[in-house]
Amino acid sequence: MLTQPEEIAVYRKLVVIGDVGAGKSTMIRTLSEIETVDTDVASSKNIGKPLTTVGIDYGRISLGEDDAIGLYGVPGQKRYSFIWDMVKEDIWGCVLLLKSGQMPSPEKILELVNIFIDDPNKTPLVIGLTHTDIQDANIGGLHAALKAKGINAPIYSVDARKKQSSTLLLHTVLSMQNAFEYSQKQTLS
Ligand SMILES: Nc1nc2c(ncn2[C@@H]2O[C@H](COP(=O)(O)OP(=O)(O)OP(=O)(O)O)[C@@H](O)[C@H]2O)c(=O)[nH]1
Ligand SMILES: [Mg+2]
Repeated sequence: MLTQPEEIAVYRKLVVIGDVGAGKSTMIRTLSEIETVDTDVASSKNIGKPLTTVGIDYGRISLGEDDAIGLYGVPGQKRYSFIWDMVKEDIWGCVLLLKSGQMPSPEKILELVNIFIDDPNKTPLVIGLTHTDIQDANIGGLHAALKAKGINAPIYSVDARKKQSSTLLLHTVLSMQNAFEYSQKQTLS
């Protein structure tokens, strides 16, 4: 039986956000070492793919005996945004997936990011551009918009179906979190 998060000494919550079809459920399936819990159903709207997430995707990665990362994917459709409120507490790291060719405006991206990240100096944000194999990416003013809000988020071109790509995002969150903790210790000492 799956150990409950509260029974694990170090349990970190990684949330995967982004618009419909960006690849959130796919990335969690790619990374998780357990069979993922997904809540995908046939979409009642034409969203360019047969299934969409209406609840939470859940997966997990163990880093040791008593150390795990919980992977939480939230629905891309705004009509299910009540789920966002259920997930947004105590986030350790955030991965934002953006689908090339269907990029929201920087303002829309920041609006979404602000729901999940209170303090960009405590909660790392890493951005993955998906579908760059079939569509050129145009990130427009995204870097500048993030910088203006004090968010230093690396942007990678990834494929959510591939382990190496998805692991790159995860390891970047880990490295950023280590850097945050290290600089905080330096400030305190
Ligand atoms: N060609 C290509 N396909 C990709 C890439 N990343 C993911 N996909 C595919 O794109 C689709 C993404 O679907 P999902 O993972 O369901 O997307 P989602 O973000 O969970 O969408 P919602 O739950 O509806 O918000 C899947 O069919 C993936 O196999 C990529 O980099 N390139
Ligand atoms: Mg999904």
